[in-house]
Amino acid sequence: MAAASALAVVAPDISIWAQNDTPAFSLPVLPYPTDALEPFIDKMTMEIHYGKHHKAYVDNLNKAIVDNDKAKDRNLDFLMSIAGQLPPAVRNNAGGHYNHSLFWTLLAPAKGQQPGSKFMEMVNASFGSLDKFKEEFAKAGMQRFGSGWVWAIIKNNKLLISSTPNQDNPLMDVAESKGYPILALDVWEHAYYLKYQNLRADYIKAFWNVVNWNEVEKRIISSEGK
Ligand code: MN3
Repeated sequence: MAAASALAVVAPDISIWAQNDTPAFSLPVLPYPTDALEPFIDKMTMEIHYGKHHKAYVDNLNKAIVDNDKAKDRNLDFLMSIAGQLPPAVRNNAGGHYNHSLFWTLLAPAKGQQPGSKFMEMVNASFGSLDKFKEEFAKAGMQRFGSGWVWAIIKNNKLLISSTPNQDNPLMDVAESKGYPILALDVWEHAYYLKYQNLRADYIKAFWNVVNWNEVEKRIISSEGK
């Protein structure tokens, strides 16, 4: 099987595989220690979110693709593009793996980092100000009923905010609002409940302290021409 993930990979957990077989997908390295986002995102949440939830998406994706000819030996980008044709076990776990792999890179320890110039240009053009953008982003997070994600996406060189249910994302053929994601926030309860309980709004507010704005800026650059 091909090493299919375009994202950074580490030695995979081979416990579910027979000898001489290699799982297609593996858990990427977390780019910082699990306590690095304290106090905004707590260590225990990160340990469970990354080490249990994300790992389960990876393991279950590897199991789900074994008997699926459409999904076998395909990379995540391709699976996103045909999500609507995939059985729920493949679609949900492929989305879960993709979304979390991206999410970890979009977070960083709070060191007073500020949004970059390309991002601010797009924000001002589409929303008028950073405060207005944050307000709209938070609103999308609060309006997402049940589990899902909030996104800032680029579509036709324009910055938009969208949200998706479950583990769907804006790259999927089934997404209501498609585009290239440059910022993501997990609003599943497992992402915040230990620290914030039912207070999703407080979690969203805290998120702004740990956004990896350098990565957002890089994604804007890589979106050019897409
Ligand atoms: Mn999650």
